[in-house]
Amino acid sequence: MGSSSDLNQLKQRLASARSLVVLTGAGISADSGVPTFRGADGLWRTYRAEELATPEAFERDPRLVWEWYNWRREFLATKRPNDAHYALAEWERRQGRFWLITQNVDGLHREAGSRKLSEIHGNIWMVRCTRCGWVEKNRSVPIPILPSCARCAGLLRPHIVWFGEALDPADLARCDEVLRTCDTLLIIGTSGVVYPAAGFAATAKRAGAFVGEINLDETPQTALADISLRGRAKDVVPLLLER
Ligand code: BJW
Ligand code: ZN
Repeated sequence: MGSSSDLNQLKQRLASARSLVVLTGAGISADSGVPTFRGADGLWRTYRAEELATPEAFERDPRLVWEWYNWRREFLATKRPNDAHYALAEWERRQGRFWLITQNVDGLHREAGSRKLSEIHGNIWMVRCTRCGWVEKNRSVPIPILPSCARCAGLLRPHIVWFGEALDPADLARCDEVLRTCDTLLIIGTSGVVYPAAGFAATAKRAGAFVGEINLDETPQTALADISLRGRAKDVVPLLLER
């Protein structure tokens, strides 16, 4: 896990942060048993998800896409937040200015207690009507296929941002604001290849922030980071928060 001096330096840096932003990806949930997208046994490898997580796929075959989401919902319903999720939730309570940006759709940050949170790729436990736009929570496992809207009987879809779809403009504006005004950005467990999140480190860096990274491997953001630690999120994140 990098050197212990890097760990201590990052810890000190975080302890003195006045405005902290944390960006997380699939790696933080890997420690809860949720497969990542692009790892060796990543979700994409087996399920060609890059072909399922698109608006075109849903238009072509909504049944197939819903079956895939039902399979994932069934699996995720058995997963719990890990020490890294809980440590971030505690951080939010301890730190004055704090914002958590996650690309994860699994809802584990919220379950761990995080509230100062943007789920920029949506949430697998929310559905949205393709006709009237109504969004609601739905924890049914499995969802009856095809699900329809209680208000207008339109077809429901997962409330998730698929490839080629725009992120919620309000979320994006919030992210931009916190990234341009933070003094510290901590990036945890993301491969850093999916935009716009892949550009967040550069935004914070341009605004003068200190950037720390925690990942099992190097990423395209490693070169830009002031400190990058190799390690598991569930081991490293709680250590960083220890007093
Ligand atoms: C550990 C660990 C442990 C493991 N501890 N670490 C600019 C340039 C090029 C392309 C584009 C661009 N702008 C837009 C694009 C296109 C596209 C894109 O970025 N493509 C790239 C792949 C090139 N982006 C989009 O389409 C986005 N939309 C958009 O930009 O719209 C523009 C627009 C504007 C106006 C009108 C219309 C459009 C939307 C992107 C949405 C992505 N959604 C997904 C799918 C969700 C589906 C679902 O889950 O059901 O979200 S993609 C998928 O990747 C998922 C993830 O959130 C996202 C990021 O993945 P993440 O979290 O990084 O996971 P992995 O697996 O990649 O990495 C895990 C990491 O953890 C690894 O590094 C491991 O080493 C590490 N790790 N275990 C610590 N224990
Ligand atoms: Zn509707």
